[in-house]
Amino acid sequence: MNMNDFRLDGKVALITGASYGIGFAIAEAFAAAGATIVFNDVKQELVDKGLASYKEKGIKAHGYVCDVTNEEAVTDFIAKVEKEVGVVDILVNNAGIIKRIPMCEMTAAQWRQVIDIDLTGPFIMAKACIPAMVKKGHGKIINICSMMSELGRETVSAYAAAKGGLKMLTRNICSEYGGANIQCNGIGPGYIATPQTAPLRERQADGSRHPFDQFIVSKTPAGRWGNAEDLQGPAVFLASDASNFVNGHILYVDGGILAYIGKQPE
Ligand code: NAP
Ligand code: GCO
Repeated sequence: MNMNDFRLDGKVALITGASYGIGFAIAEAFAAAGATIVFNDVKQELVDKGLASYKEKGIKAHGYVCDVTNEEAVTDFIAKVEKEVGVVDILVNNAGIIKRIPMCEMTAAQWRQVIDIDLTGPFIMAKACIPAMVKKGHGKIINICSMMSELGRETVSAYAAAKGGLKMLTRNICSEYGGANIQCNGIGPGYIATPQTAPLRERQADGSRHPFDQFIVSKTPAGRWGNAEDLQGPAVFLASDASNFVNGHILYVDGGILAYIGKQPE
């Protein structure tokens, strides 16, 4: 066992939607492991914000404006990256949104938007990156799945369907391209304190904690929300040579939520 297998030196890592949040934390860890960081966001001001944040951390990242749902834009984006930075060795499909709306109140347009970004986007990004990975003889794809790849809950029907589909897309890329030495795995974060979950942690008018906040803490054996930093080690592992025989796997980083039926009555 060579500990250098956990290093990412000489690798180009593309993390989608990584101006902040989970994507940013993963990119930070990849940079510390030696990778060159490429990221995208849908708005220039967010890319600029991200570049400034990376610079503050001493990371010279390459930022691009690109909507992961736009196949033509993604094709141009990847061609630019390959020309300006290099072939993408590691793709992290992180960009994602959620809409918390009771299913029968959700419009088909709202449903389609979530599916488009959270499931079709990773398909488009992977499709754009795989040919060069095959040519190079290796590649790593990490899809950011969710507890909702396994569980449902009220108001997140589109998100759960997308993340469940992303689990199966992960397994299918493994099946179709494992022979080309491409490892495609997923990370299933538990409940992580980021802007996406801020509404679930808002203090109530009386200063008490949000009921959902209390619920998640009681449902998590670790007794806390996760931080984006909790995902860094697992992400580096799945991006590195240390995981070359791990394929089609969803690694849940959830503080034990999925294993736990919930606190028994006193
Ligand atoms: P976040 O804070 O909302 O960040 C999401 C990022 O994706 C933002 O930078 C966003 O940019 C970008 N994005 C959205 N739509 C995009 C598009 N069409 N093209 C390119 N970029 C786009 O979310 P997060 O909490 O860091 O979550 C990141 C990923 O982890 C998501 O896939 C999420 O589903 C997943 N996840 C999160 C949790 C959690 O508890 N936080 C748990 C499990 C899984 P804009 O700001 O411009 O929208
Ligand atoms: C929600 C949350 C979750 C988390 C995450 C859990 O509303 O239930 O946003 O969906 O984002 O996906 O793994």
